[in-house]
Amino acid sequence: MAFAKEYTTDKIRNVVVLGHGGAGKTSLIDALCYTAGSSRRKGNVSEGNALTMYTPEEASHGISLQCAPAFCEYSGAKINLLDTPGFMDFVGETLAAIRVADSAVIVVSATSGVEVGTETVWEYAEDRGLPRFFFVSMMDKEHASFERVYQDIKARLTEKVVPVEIPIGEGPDFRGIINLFSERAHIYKAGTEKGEYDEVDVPEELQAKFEKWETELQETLATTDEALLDRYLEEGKITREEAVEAMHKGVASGDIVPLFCGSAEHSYGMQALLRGLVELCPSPAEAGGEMARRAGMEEEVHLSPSDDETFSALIYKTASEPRIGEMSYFRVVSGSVSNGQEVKNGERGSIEKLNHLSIAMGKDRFEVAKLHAGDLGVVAKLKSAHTNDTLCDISRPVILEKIDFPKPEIAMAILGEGRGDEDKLGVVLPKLHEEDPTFQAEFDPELHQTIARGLGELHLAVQMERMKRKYGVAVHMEQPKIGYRETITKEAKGQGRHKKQSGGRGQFGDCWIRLKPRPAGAGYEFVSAIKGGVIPTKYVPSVDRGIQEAAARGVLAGFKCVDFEAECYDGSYHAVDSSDIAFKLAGSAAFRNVAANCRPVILEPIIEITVTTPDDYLGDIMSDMNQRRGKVLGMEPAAGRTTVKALVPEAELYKYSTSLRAITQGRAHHSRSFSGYEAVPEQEVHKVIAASKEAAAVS
Ligand SMILES: Nc1nc2c(ncn2[C@@H]2O[C@H](COP(=O)(O)OP(=O)(O)O)[C@@H](O)[C@H]2O)c(=O)[nH]1
Ligand SMILES: [Mg+2]
Repeated sequence: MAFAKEYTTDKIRNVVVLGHGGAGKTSLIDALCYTAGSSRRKGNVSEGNALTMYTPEEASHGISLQCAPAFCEYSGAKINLLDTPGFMDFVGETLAAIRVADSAVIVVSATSGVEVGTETVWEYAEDRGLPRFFFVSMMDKEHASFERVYQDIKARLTEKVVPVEIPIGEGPDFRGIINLFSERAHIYKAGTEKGEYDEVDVPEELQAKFEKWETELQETLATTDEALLDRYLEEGKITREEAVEAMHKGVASGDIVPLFCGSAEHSYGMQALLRGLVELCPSPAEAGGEMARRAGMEEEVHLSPSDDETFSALIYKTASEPRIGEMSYFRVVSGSVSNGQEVKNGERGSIEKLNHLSIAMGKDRFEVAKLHAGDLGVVAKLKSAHTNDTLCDISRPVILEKIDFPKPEIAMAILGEGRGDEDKLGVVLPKLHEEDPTFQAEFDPELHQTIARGLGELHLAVQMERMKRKYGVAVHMEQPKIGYRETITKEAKGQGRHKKQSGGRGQFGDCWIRLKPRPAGAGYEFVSAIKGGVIPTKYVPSVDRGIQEAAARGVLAGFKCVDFEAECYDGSYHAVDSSDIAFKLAGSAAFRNVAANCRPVILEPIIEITVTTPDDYLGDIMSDMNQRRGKVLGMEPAAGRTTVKALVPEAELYKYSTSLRAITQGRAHHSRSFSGYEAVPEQEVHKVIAASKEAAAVS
């Protein structure tokens, strides 16, 4: 068979496409690949056939839900393009793509400008020190404004943004681009699908505008290099070659963020962007290698992105599809790898054969003979490989830096629709976790519910849709039960007596106990203060067990009673009728009698939440927090945004992310961690008791 073309490291560009949801990322990748010729058909997001958006769940929701690779070739170089979801619920996929990219194109819509998602991905790219580009998308849309978006980026993201091209016309009048390097203009031929254009001189009427932007570009470039500045001051101009070189350096160091523009809809501006990516993005070789750990050792090694190095690759994505099986997507970090080669899983020690080594283009795969350092590949049906595992040379196993996935914090109870569904959950849920580390599920023995955790409600809903489609397991989601507990707040003492005289041998146990509160989290303790054998030693542990069994059923509302001491200090027995069981029942009775007098309270789980919001919404967030019985711990303002930390009862946090999104138009986000238990306030207690009774009646 014919293998797909091989590209050496210097001819590879790994570009992640980032932006707010709906900014035009998926459409841009489709148009780039179509224009460059790697894709034969121009796809469309709304028709559900875009290159990098192919799962049924994406089609039904109309948004990208996963990281998806595609590639195209321009002027001899292969540009790997990684599509990402813009929606925060799927940020795990976005972070995975960022981990394996060497540069990022940040797509900003010409009508919406910088949005909250733009700010978030900008920060992610910055954290990883990725060279960045801006692409102002949708220049053809009504109300598009290049200048406004440029100013917006400058004010809200970075001063380092520099346009390298400017549009001719805007909105429905958008028809061309002037390249500030080449001083040439592209006038697109309306109606051609691949964005064919005539190359002309800068139109007379746009000369003044062109000069203004060109000066800005030249001045910015001149300031990046002393020698260049001298030349600029002397001759008033930098040549195209010098400019590209300075730009390339400036992009790599993060000192310059070039801005492009266009319309994916009409494929305008695609050639210019492709050229920009090839000329200005670092190849994996330039991006430098990375540090890794020798498997099973502390020793760190540097892996250079070269074919001469031993092979290593990071699995950044795992996806299974019916009929294909599990596919592992990876980036070759160092060395090269051949089709059919045996490699080692550095993490698990297993040996894997890379049969049908391929490159991915949306849902299609093309087999390759060899992948060189820096390239992205995919292989199906590995025996035991998961996302974040390292594949490496058998002779030199290493472990690469892992993708730092966020912890799933939004919980839902999931219930099988039928008995069969319920039984399969134990098998299917771990598979979903293997594909998506930001999804977890397990049976909670205290709540008697299977609790799924994810990054948001939509994330969980999509996972359930996937489960239904791929594994045929149907479930519905419910609000998870709250893990209430009970405790006592006052000391009391009293008796528990169990006596039964029916026919033959009777039952007799009798004990006196004292219950004392213990500090939160201190747990349960049993103390025996029995003297003179009033209860025979062998029966004392039965009293303890009886108390624990009764405590597990609670005092007020059936929740486990925790954090108290039980001291057994007196009692009596019967030579014939006493037994383990009789003393256990006596212990249980004693607990019930005494605990009721210990001023019992219900405890509720308290969550510490951290909300980060633009200042405009602070007031609304605080009053909402108030209604949720939240206690604010502190506030930290930083550049137009405030981070609020608060303690909020878990019972009040159901669907909080949805309501936060509604309050702030999606501009705030929150994270949570378990803080501890606190007594349910007086006015809420009856609600909890009523709900618990209702639940008991149903089950
Ligand atoms: N008019 C116009 N619409 C566009 C353009 N690019 C994308 N769209 C539309 O904008 C919507 C969101 O685009 P999409 O590529 O899914 O954005 P993503 O969420 O960033 O991937 C879709 O309905 C696209 O058809 C463009 O250049 N011009
Ligand atoms: Mg998309």
